[in-house]
Amino acid sequence: EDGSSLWLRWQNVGKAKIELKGVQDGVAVARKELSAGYCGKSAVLRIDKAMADDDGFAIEERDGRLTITARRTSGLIYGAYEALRRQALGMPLDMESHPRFAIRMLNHWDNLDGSIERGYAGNSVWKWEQMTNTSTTDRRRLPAAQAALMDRIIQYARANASVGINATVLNNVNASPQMLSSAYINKVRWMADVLRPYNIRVYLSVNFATPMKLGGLATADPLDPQVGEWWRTKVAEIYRVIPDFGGFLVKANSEGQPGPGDYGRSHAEGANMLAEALDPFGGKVVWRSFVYGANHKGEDRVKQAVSEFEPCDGKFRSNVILQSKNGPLDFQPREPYAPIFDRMKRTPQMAELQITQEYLGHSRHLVYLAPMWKEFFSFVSPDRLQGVAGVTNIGDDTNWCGHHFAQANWYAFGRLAWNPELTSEEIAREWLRLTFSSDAAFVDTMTDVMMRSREACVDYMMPLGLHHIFKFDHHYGPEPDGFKAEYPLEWCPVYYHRADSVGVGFDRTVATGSGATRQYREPYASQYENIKTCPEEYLLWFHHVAWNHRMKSGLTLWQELCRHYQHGVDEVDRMVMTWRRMRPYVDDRRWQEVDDRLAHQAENAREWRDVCLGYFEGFARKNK
Ligand code: BDP
Repeated sequence: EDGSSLWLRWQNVGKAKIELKGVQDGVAVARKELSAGYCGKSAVLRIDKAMADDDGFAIEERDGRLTITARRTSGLIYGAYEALRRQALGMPLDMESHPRFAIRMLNHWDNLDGSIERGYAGNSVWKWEQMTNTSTTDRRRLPAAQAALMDRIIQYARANASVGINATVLNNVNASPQMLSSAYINKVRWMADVLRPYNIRVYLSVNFATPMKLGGLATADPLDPQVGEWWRTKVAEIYRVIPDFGGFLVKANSEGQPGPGDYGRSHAEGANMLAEALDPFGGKVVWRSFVYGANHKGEDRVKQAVSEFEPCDGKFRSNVILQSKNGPLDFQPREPYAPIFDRMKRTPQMAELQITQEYLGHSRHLVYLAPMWKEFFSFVSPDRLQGVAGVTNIGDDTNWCGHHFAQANWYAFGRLAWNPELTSEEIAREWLRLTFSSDAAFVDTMTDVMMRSREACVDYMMPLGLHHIFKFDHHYGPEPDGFKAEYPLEWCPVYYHRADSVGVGFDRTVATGSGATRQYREPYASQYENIKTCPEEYLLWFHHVAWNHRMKSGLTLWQELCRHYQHGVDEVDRMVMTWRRMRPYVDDRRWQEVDDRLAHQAENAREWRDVCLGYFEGFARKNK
């Protein structure tokens, strides 16, 4: 048992006969999964044009006879997986379900050389060099290495389809211009052919300067007619081989990436030029709002996305979607929601969540992320969003995610992208049962561990709203004294905690600080502005607070900080102890691998506590 089967363990017990009604093709996957996995006598897959026009489905079961009904063939695929999941969980099969978001997308930060930016589970699953025969997906006609690769990609596709993910961006947002070379487009076509039966649409990240780097033009100015022409020709080339290509994801004028700003053009002008090229084919531009340091240098970094994009609101073409990270900074274990979701009133938006644990202990820490994402949805209504993207945590490690429990985050992302009303706890329970064991003692205990794990991580990494005090570059471990003159100030921990002899925290109030609170809607703007009403979990995010400030508990800020760091460490120690008791329920290899990682986590939690408290005490003591 090496964890490679993920949560897809419904046994090969089925021998059901499958019947089709009103549908010819596009259902091979549903057929195959059901005939291998459904334990009843027969299953009918039925198209019903009267149903809502989305990927939803209805399931009915009577006397071992299953009927899955959907408007689209994609719904039959999702219905089949849902039926198999419910069967595996011993739940009644009857239900109807529709996805809350139309776009349920993974973002791979995979580079063409096989490395993965912020990847902690090995190298990229895509082995571009092995995609030598791009004209067939008949595995018997493929070279052995490519056939094996195809099997792996199919397993990836099954995992995604089983939780409803319907789109994938294959490459890093820091994109290589080579991605759009004809040689790579052919490989992408092959990938799209492999993924299509699972209803997964392929998108690519593009480098805004590709017309220069690949096309030999002298400029990438979006208003230059030759540039527009270059993109139109390139897009047509893509659609000739991938007729259902999804579109482009763009990181522009951010962290050194080229963009329309290089020519004095706005984000809207840049995005619209690409959108115009994609529009005739139904393609979309997903434009990221993660920009800082260019036009608003010196402004509090968390304010810059709104400053930059608000003037563009209403100016984007209708096939542009603005994609923003859940928080205004950068995937910290806890951030207040990003106010850009409120501020862009006339622009379609998507949320970008990070499944890979860049700032949450990589694939070494057990941190279940569903509670963090649910927290985001409690501030930003899913109704405001066209879709959600998750920066994926998978790689070519045997168990896909490095940490067995990191698989839960991939699973939970998909489940929430389909239905953000599911509770974190329900998702944890089903995942544990599908992945490990249905024994109630195990499931109850480990659900509790998972449910507490995110708060534990916040406690030992960034209690009370401290943020971005991670080690430079790799972001594993603490570096509260971090400052490098050669780096942008917004990359330096000292910029964020602002500790001094009086107190600690970033004053973002309108009254005396950066004014970031003003970007929030009421009641949050007033709540965050006032130190008395600001929730303590965001206290040091919005306020510079005196060391001897009285917290709700009656303790001083300093004492409360100490308590949180210690609590984080205690929680991890409890996780370690609990896992030791789980040995009877888990196969040896997976048990051992998780145990090893928990030991690292306990060590790292102590490092966070000791380094941070040691550092901050130097300031706090002066205050005594
Ligand atoms: C930061 C990562 C960096 C990404 C960037 C982004 O450290 O590797 O390229 O975000 O999202 O979190 O563009």
